[in-house]
Amino acid sequence: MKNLDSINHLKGKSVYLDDIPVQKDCLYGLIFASPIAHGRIINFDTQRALELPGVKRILTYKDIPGENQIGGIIKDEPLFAEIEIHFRGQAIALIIAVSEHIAQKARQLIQLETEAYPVITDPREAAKKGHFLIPSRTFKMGDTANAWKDCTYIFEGQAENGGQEHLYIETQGAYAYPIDNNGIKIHSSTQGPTAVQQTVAKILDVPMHRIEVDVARLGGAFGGKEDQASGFASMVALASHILQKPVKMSLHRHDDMYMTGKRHPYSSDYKIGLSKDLKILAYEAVLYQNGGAAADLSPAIMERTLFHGTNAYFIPNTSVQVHSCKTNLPPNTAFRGFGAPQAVFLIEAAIAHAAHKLGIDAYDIQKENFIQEGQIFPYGQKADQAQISACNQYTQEHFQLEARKKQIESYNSTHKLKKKGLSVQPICFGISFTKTPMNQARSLVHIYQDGSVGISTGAIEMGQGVNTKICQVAAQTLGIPSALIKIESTNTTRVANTSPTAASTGADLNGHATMLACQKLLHRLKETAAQSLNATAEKISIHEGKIFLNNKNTEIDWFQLVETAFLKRICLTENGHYATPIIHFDKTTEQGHPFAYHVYGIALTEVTLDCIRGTYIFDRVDIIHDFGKAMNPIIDRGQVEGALMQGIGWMTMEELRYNDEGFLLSNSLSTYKVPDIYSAPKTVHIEAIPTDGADLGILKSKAVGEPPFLYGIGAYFAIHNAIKAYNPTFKDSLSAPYTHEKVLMALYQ
Ligand code: LUZ
Ligand code: MOS
Repeated sequence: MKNLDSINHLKGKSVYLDDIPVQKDCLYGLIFASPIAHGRIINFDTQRALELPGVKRILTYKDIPGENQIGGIIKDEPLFAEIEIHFRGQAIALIIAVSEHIAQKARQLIQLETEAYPVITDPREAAKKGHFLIPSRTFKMGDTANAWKDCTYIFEGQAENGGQEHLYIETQGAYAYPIDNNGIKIHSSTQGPTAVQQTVAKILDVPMHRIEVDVARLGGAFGGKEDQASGFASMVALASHILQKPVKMSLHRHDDMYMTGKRHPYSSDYKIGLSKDLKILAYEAVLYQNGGAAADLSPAIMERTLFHGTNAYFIPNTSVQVHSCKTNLPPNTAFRGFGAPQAVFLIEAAIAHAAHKLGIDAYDIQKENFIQEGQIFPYGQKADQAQISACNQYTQEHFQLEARKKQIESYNSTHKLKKKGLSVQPICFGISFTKTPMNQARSLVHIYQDGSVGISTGAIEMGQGVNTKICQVAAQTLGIPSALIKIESTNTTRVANTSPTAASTGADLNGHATMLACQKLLHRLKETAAQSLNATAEKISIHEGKIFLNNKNTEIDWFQLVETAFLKRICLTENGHYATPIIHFDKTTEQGHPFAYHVYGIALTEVTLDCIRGTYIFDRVDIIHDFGKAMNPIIDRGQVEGALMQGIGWMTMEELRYNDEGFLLSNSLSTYKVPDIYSAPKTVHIEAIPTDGADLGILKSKAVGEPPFLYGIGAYFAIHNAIKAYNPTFKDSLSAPYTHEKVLMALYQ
């Protein structure tokens, strides 16, 4: 089935926040944010700005009727700074004017006097001073301290990864207006409408039922709108509440870039020990997460880093510790992969280091250590359907790894100024919110009298095709053409208490809830048909809108059946509730079964380096991926391709730079480069591993949003291998991204 949105996207007809026609007298919000990263407000003078014709109000923390607090997990983040400032871009006030243009003029007239405090941007420096957002956590298995003596080889080092700008095409924003009975309706560009509803209710000190949040779709999110949309929506809602007017704010790109948090940079130490036959016997890692100035989702991201500390490997003795460090950067947040990519980069860096020193291929180590069926992850969950070995076998047999290696060796021996590198990047990603209670969803299904169907769930469509998948589930369960089904906007009044659409779980959770609701409706309709046909319900089936008795077509069709059921006063509305079974986790022991299942795969990345310039081109990426039984192969392939490119961008060219004062230097698209068609691999070849499918995935498929992001990590190590071919004794700084400048320096180290 084609993506439901594709035609309207192509025509430019799909409605995003900024396309919603505003009511008359709509006012516009603009944030006045701190120009310094750490300090204290001495004087805040808005008088001249307020005198500007068209400026209606300038709101600060003093105007908040409820709690000045937007922290989701930890209550450590004010909506508006009160006295202290903790990062550059922290909101101090919201200017409300009759146009955005006037608000911008007013922003220049506001006078702020501050006292600056010392700024910390480095997580290790924060750690030294004891500045942590939350207590550190460690996942352990076996006994590393005792294992080192059994190791033939031990390597230690440090690795760094940078952050990443989400660069959703649609920036953060919201539009709010008063509705009947003291209510407020908010259109928000959010992955978490319930989080917005809750946050606004607290800010305004009103019950949640007064706040209605509605989302048609997002122009991308990637995690950036899991938590951080709530603050922007809260400001707009506050203004609308106080002025009793419609108020809208849609951030300009530069404001969005410097005000919002990003993927977490990590600085990490590792120690890896191997036996003579290259089994990894012990692995110790300490990761310093650069959390920024408030916790945001960092505690959950820290947790996912811990879960993915050993990637797709079984290591009998492991100890992985994460420190969540408080710095003066905007609070870093969810981003596709949610802490797992940092962990996977680190263990691959440790393996690359060992391989380099031993004069072997990283793959020689990787292949000896893949987790096998029944072995356990450090958090106690058994590897079940551990497809990594099957992927490995596929890589050897179908991608002809050994032959490819030989070709590259031969190329490198005959080319002086060009070198090729090949990397093998295994992945393993656990599916489920690591916080078990979040793994629930609801779906509200109406069958209208004319036989058409309307479905509301908690899922947010952000380009990933979740609405299409939900539509497929309903069409298949009810036995009707998908054209009869409409997926409604996501709305907190129709579906309450939703988890954000995140953790790659959107289709699984909301698809299952929809299936349950449709099954209940189907049962009732079959009983109705059975009565009409003097048969029993088990003998009835529905396909393509036709009613079958004992697999034979009857003269009743879907439309007649629905009409009959309505006249018989059968309820044609159902609510489905789904909670992922099996999963549990005990934080006191750090043991349990947190994931419904894991997604595995391997990417083979080949790069050609220009050894004069330090530039490189990715020749090809071959991926063998575990889709389960894909329910929509085209959408899933799009997710793998997009995630791969986003991962390659993170590892190669996307370089976030803050200066020592906490200023974002890479604050626009002229200084922050994301991959374009020229940086895409010339060939991307994606294969699906044959499988019976996942029992806990919707229609036996597997979640696909985040796992393939990890394939991009292979780009770093392909470059590493190509540099090695030119300069065999270079010492890799193990510092991503591998920009062309860094490559050039490494070539001539
Ligand atoms: N969000 C969250 C996530 O709250 N919990 C998670 O485990 C998660 N994982 C990936 C992406 N977002
Ligand atoms: Mo996400 S990083 O699944 O919002």
